[in-house]
Amino acid sequence: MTTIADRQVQDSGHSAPTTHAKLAQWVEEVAALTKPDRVYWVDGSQEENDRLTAQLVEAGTLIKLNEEKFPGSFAAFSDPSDVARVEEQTYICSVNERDAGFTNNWMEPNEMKAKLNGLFDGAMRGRTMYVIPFIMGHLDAEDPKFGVEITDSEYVVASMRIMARIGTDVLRKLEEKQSFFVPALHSVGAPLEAGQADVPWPCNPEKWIVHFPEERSIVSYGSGYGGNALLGKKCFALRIASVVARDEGWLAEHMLILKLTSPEGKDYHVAAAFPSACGKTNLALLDPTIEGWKVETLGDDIAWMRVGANGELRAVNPEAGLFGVAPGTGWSTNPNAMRAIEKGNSVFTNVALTDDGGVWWEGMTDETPAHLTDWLGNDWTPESDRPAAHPNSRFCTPIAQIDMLSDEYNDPQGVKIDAILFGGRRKTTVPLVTQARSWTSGVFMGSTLSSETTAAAAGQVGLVRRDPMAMLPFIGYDAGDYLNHWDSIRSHLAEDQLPQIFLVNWFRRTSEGGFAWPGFGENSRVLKWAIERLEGKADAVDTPIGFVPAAGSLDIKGLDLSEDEVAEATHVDVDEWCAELPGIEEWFARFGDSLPASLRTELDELTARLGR
Ligand code: GTP
Ligand code: SPV
Ligand code: MN
Repeated sequence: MTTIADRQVQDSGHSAPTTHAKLAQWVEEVAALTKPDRVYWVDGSQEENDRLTAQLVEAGTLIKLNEEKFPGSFAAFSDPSDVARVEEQTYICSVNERDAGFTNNWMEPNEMKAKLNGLFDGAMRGRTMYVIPFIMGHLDAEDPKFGVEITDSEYVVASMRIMARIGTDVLRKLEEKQSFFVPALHSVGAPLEAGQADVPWPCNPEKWIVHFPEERSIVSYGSGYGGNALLGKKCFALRIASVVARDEGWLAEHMLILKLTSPEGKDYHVAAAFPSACGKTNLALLDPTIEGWKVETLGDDIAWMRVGANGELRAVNPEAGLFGVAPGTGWSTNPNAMRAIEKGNSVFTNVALTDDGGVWWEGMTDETPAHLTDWLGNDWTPESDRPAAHPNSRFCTPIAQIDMLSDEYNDPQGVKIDAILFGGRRKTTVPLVTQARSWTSGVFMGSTLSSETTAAAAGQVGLVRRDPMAMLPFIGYDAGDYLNHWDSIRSHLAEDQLPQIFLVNWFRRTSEGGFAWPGFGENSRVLKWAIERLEGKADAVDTPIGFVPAAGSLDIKGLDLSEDEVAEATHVDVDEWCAELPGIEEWFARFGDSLPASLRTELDELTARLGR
């Protein structure tokens, strides 16, 4: 058996320290193609992490933060062009174009492979090739889902160590049954010629984020940024996993998971899908403002949900860390995230630096520091006309550091989901909360979910786009088949176990332009209403779009809002909804034949209820 010591540095391609034949072969092939100076097998240890981060500090990629304020933590600054997911360059290369659907870019797999082979030829010259065995979900899950990421970025290794379960334990488990693993190949696409100095954030102007759904493999080139480079997250746990889930009868979703305990001590679990930078991490770490209600966290970005033995929907969070939007995360809006961050062991990307070696971003504290170094490395003062932190700057923090983490996070069986929320960022039209009439009408709500675009993806911010189940950039197959899969899950769920579905919108504006609802911790009031709907306690008004809170049914005790203001946040404006219909028609037309007939019927019925 190979010891950890033998595996520190090896010649490329030789003596892979694994008994997993397919893995050894793949590593050898990749090394032969990419021609790194060294191949290194990541064990996931603290000692290894200390060594790699020290190397990154030396290289100027990481800045070590003030040990007292942020122990074991670092700041990274990306190339200014490499700050978000690149949806234009993200491909689903299914064998048939039809199976990628209209929401994905597609290229014929062999053509794509030829292109990628050209790009990867010698791509790791002058660098170390790291082999990271990882697992999404629990090591002792019934059907564990393994992956191996090969990367030439130490930043990726350090971040993957926070975001997923990685290293020797995973490798040993993978070897036990010679299990299948998702091969996930990543390069920043910046080889170094002999004597060439490296830059702090190597990347390539040409970027490709590619998925081969039938093979269940991933290839990513040119970017070091989160969702493009930490391949366990969006690439595996959503795009590839959604295909596996379709085939195996479960759901891989862009959802937070939280546990809610009522004053009577009854437990409920809620999963919620909001598009990127639309409030999942904040809701997952919610600090309730209403008495007697308790919230615990299970996940903040991804939920894998399967049908349990009693016909219930059960969810697990396959991740091990938070990769959260920094701006807007602060002591007043999200103290639980702040406490987790303060424990250290974190990597911050594209935030601002304080003069005492700490980090700062817009919304972190009520008071703005008098002087900062902004994410581009320039001096910054409150008079500056640019934000100090990039709008998509992120904190990467172990989930175990959340004080309110539920014990159930560690249960491979997951939790039973009682309610599902779909939400987006809409200034108008969409009320604070609406309960769907049925599962299918909830699937309709999810399928027509709309939101203003954010800084989480490259491109213009603030445009309203349809984002089905908040999965638009992450569905790994035909979007109509995906909606059909959602609708069909209903037949596997028991009538008395069926989760209720709600549409929410924390971002509606008043006629004066401000937020109609205070949001953040106050969202506990909306959760309470939803749970009381399940319990048959809260009153609702039957509207054309679904059930909304009846006057007085939403608990606003102690809230600085009048009943009139609550009515403004919750009301259904028939004219606004009629104006919404042509957009939904257009959206559904894009699905062509693959739109489920049940959703067509839902739209026709909605149209009729609106009197059109
Ligand atoms: P991803 O990690 O990109 O998937 O994002 P996310 O869905 O986890 O979003 P997150 O919770 O990080 O919130 C994104 C932004 O929305 C932050 O700037 C928050 O401050 C803001 N936000 C979150 N919840 C609320 C809310 O209830 N009301 C308002 N007005 N803003 C919110
Ligand atoms: C998102 O964009 O939805 C994120 C961040 O959660 S990333 O990992 O970059 O996808
Ligand atoms: Mn996300």
